[in-house]
Amino acid sequence: MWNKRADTVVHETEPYNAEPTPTALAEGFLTDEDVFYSRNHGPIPDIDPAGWRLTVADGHGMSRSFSLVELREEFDEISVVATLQCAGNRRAGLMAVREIPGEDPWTQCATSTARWNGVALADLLRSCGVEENTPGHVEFVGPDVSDLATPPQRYGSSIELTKAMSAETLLAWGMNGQPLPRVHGGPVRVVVPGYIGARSVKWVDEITLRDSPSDNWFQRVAYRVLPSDADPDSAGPGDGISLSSVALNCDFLHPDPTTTIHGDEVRVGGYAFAGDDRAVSRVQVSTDDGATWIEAELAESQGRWAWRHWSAVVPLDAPEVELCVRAWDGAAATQPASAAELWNPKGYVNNSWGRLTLHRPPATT
Ligand SMILES: Nc1nc2c(c(=O)[nH]1)N[C@H]1C(S)=C(S)[C@@H](COP(=O)(O)O)O[C@H]1N2
Ligand SMILES: [Mo]
Repeated sequence: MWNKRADTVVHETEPYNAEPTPTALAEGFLTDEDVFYSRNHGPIPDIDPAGWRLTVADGHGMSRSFSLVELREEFDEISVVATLQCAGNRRAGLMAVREIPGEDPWTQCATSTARWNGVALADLLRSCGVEENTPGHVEFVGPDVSDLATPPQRYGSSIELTKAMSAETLLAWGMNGQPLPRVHGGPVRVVVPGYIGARSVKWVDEITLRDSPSDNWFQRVAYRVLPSDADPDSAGPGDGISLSSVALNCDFLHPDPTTTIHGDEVRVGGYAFAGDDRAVSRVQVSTDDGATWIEAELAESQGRWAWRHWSAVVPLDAPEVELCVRAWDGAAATQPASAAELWNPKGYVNNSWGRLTLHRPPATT
């Protein structure tokens, strides 16, 4: 389905919500199209690239329309390597603490990395007369109508104008050198590097400059971290912490915990990611629940908007060993130990320590 590998973990088919296995996600620094996770709130539209139009308006008389050919011809093409991470990534760890009805149990694979190419949103907005450094917000709306929203509505979100005018934010028509696949927002999507995936609106066809954040349900009501005792069904617009920048996070991707490890040490590895203006500075692995830590090696950085792969060799001195991993950012902030500290009614931002239990064959005498 949707060109994904047969081993893809499909949480829902309508709307389509699927993540790769950790083993598949570990295969490349850039995530192949058939591995990349996909998160949808409604039916996936089928848009003819030749008929697609993007409207840019400010509600005060400015309104412009662009075709894909015009975007390609009128602006310089840029490319950015960026990790997308769903705010619900690792929700399964929160669900293990307490149930979260109506949400998918994403593991640590609702995140993926691609080279996106297209036009800098700043170039497009400047051509529409938008000035740098003015306060305000930029709303993106796609054509897909979601009945998960109250009332049912097209999917939308917004970001601050300053982020929209930053060099990394783009309207992408390409992913890893190929035309943007339909399931990932083709012909054109927004990519907001460093922000939760929810802000990177797919199939975008309307951009509106506003004084305040979008009134769209997915901005005003969803993607907000409510207090742990809040009732999500009665939460109203503006309740909770509205998410933008991705929280520092990391997890294991290999080895596969269902395999038996031979030998008394093993190389483990995974990803670490810090959103927006922060960077992963250190990753550490523990075999004793955080009493002591082993420094992991960080693979070379491939730009500030992409995850870092890490690996470490750790001793395995028991038949069953539970490993933990945590990252630190450039402000020396690190991750909380347990998901229980973070539990929230919609199950967002589980950035507690990653955990992996490995097994050795029973000792023979
Ligand atoms: N139009 C539209 N854009 C959308 C969504 C959607 O349902 N509709 N889902 C958002 C969410 S929550 C995420 S995490 C990312 C997922 O992008 P992907 O499917 O390309 O991985 O798209 C975002 N953009
Ligand atoms: Mo998401």
